[in-house]
Amino acid sequence: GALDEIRALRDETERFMLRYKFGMDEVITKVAILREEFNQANDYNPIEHISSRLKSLDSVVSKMRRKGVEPTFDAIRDTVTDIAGVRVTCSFVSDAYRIFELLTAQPDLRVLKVKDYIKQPKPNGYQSLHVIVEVPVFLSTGAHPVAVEVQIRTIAMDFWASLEHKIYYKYERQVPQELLEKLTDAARTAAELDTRMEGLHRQVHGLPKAHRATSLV
Ligand code: 0O2
Repeated sequence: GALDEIRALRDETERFMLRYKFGMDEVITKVAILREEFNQANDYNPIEHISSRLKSLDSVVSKMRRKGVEPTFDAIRDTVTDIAGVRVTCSFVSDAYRIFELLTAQPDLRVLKVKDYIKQPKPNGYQSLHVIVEVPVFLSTGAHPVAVEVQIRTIAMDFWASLEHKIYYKYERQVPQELLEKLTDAARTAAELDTRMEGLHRQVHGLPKAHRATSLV
């Protein structure tokens, strides 16, 4: 009857979301291993922290609606690639690229898409290096590829993005122009801080200057 149908749908939804959690766990482990290895081998660690989140079914569905697609499981799998999200916060810009290189070079990962908002920041000033990877999750039924979005950024970029995100939702995506301009300006300041901090770091460690081709708006 109807109740059985509801239960079946609930079970399918749980199964669907659980795979993303497993994919996320795999990627977290990969980053945590790199971090621990760095800790052991060097006097300095490029990773400040690792966080993760699973998108709620509600926000998956509303993202589908915004894109104008009927939210079936297959459609969600094809269009929403950030259900599983891992965020790696690094000390410096060069570390962000280093983590990106180390992660994407792993042979069991397939790189589906790269968005380099560090080299090419978004018009609002948002900076971050995004990569969508497909990681195999091994279940009793075999290997299942799962898409995971990895956002790699610096502490300054993360600081900016978390405030911007709060403001964006506070104003329900309609942020007043004046505030938008101030945010974009603050993003410029954050980028400048990144450059200065990396410069100091390199000076202390006797490293050559990093060349950073950022075209901040
Ligand atoms: P939430 O609430 O963080 O989950 P696509 O259709 O996939 O090409 P999409 O999904 O916008 O476009 O991809 P993109 O640009 O890579 O953004 C994915 C995620 O990056 C967002 O997820 C945010 O987490 C983050 N992000 C992107 N742009 C901004 C920004 O301008 N400010 C902040 N603070 N974060 C940003 P969600 O689902 O939009 O949001």
